[in-house]
Amino acid sequence: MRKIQLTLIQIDNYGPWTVTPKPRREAELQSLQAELFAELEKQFSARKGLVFPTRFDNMMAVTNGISLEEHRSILQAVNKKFPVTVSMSIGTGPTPYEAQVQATLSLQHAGSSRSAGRKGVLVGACVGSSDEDWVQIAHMDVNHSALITDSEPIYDTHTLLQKTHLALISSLLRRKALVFYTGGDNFMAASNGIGAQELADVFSEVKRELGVELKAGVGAARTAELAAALASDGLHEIRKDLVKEHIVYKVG
Ligand SMILES: Nc1nc2c(ncn2[C@@H]2O[C@H](COP(=O)(O)OP(=O)(O)OP(=O)(O)O)[C@@H](O)[C@H]2O)c(=O)[nH]1
Ligand SMILES: [Mg+2]
Repeated sequence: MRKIQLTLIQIDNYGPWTVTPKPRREAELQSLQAELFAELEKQFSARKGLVFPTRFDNMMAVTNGISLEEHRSILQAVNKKFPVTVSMSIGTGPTPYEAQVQATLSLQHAGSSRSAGRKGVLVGACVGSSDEDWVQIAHMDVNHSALITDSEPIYDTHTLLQKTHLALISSLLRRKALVFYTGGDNFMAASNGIGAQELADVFSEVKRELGVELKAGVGAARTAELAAALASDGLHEIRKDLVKEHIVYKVG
């Protein structure tokens, strides 16, 4: 069975750390979170993975093809570099939702997010055999968002994009896909198993609810790097009017 592999990356004992010995300045925490995310993105993308910042203290990476040993070397490199450590947990499943459930359960089993005793652990299991590795990523984007950016107050535009994010989350969660905001008017979904018609239905729901029109390139391949690249290529073709559809699938 084809499976997506997700890695949950969680900062160890972060809540207590942020207030020890007294509440740390927010600017320090924001810088740390951004730098930690950037380092993880560099490390995982060097091995064809893709990390989403998610909530920054908990990040989600698509890691098909990245072994337990490679995870361990990333973990060691990152944990040497920062004043906090992270733990990682790998989960797999036919859908992204199930994969993150597996990853979460393994990490929760290894100890609390607020435990000083859990430090830099690596748990969970990778996809068993490489011919089972499968990642589908949808790169979704709002049509003509620059028109809104250039005419409405920026906070109103931001709010509309966040509502769009939430509408995509709700609709895609029912289909066991996970949506991540990637900045600007862009969203990426780990969407194994979702076909073009189903995605078109999702976009219709969002349009009915918010009046926002979306388009998407969808890539499917053995690694996150290739799936995301194919997705972005598909989106580029739609933008350039090279195709008439507003959803383009590409299989690597
Ligand atoms: N993360 C990410 N952000 C992007 C990408 N392309 C554009 N953006 C961001 O999205 C914003 C809007 O860009 P566009 O989507 O090209 O603008 P638009 O007016 O919506 O144009 P169309 O989508 O072609 O209708 C840009 O300012 C960037 O911040 C991308 O591939 N990835
Ligand atoms: Mg756009």
